[in-house]
Amino acid sequence: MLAQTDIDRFHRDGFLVLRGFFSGDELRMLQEEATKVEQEGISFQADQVDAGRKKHHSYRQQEDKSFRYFRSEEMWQRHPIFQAVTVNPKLLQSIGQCVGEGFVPANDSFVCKTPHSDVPIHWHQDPPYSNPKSSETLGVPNFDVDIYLQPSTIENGCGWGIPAHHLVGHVDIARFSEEELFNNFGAVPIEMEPGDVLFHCLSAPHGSVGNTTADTRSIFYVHYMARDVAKVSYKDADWILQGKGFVGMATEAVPEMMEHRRSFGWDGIENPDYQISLAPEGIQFNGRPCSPPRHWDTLIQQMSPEEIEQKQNLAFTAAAAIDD
Ligand SMILES: O=C(O)CCC(=O)C(=O)O
Repeated sequence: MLAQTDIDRFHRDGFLVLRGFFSGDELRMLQEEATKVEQEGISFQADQVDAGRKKHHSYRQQEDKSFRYFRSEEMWQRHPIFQAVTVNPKLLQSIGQCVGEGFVPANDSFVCKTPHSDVPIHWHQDPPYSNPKSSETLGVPNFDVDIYLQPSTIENGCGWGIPAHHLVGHVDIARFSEEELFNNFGAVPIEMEPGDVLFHCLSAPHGSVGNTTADTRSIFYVHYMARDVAKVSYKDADWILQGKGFVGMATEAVPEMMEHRRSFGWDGIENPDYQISLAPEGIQFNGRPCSPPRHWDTLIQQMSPEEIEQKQNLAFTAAAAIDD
């Protein structure tokens, strides 16, 4: 269970590092099945990438014009391990402590930096905050859960984040170069080990460079969201809720995921130690410590208009380390 200090750090920074979260069979199977997806993605190279794209793999053209595989969608449909991990009760408990209300897993993906691949993920905020019209952050915490499958280091292109800028809506990062964003605004490298988990807010500016090493660096991403996040930030978009809607995810998809978890012999939310329940309103954490509902409304109100404007323009400086 997260301590109140972890929850406070998450709300303060917009990032939370959880060390050694997954281990044993769960991590090993996840790594094995993710490697198979990566190998399938890589197998479509040169003039084959259109066939790879049909299988929901993504490729980016590098400076030398060759295509590099770097991402796959629909991991839940590829192997039951991805569903089983998504409803790990300890993970759901920690998410519930940060969200403060019911939530569902809405969408998933896999990002992979293959050896010596020049596929940086340029600085950005995730949707909807990448849009300059998103001038305010919604009051309900909205974050991705990043499950690390290999070491992620500065050399192999780990993620970097600018802490404490997730509560001001769109941040005007487009007027700065990649180099300026890495060096001038308090960006912090987030180095991770296999089995570590990162919560990263969709509104937090983040980016990464290419992989200069002979290692692979890959991450399984799950976007869990509360009902109002789905409704307001994504307008109940079908693409993000797997075509099932919020209630469909809670009443159909999550029970199926739990069934997969049971089939591996692993415990689930029925274990009372985790104090979590499932209803059409989503997965809910019922214990303490927990964030109050819409906690970001309170935090946003505590900032002055000057602080908000400075953060939107990257003119605010406060020392913060994501992993203290
Ligand atoms: O894995 C990475 O380097 C970053 C991925 C990311 O930020 C994204 O897909 O939005």
